[in-house]
Amino acid sequence: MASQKITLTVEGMSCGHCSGTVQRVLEEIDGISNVSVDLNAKKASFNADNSELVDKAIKKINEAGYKA
Ligand SMILES: [Cu+2]
Repeated sequence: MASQKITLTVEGMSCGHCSGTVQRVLEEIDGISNVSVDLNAKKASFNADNSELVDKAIKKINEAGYKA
């Protein structure tokens, strides 16, 4: 299956530290690549190898204290 380009809206990021945390949490997930987090737009974009990884990404972001 080809990887899909995903963009999530992430609420609760207020500074570069927050967006850095979201970036790191996403980069730690196997099968997710090309992570970019836009603090001002409240968006996190990445490539996911399958749709289950999107659920995992949302869970990890929420566990980190932000709302995807
Ligand atoms: Cu912050």
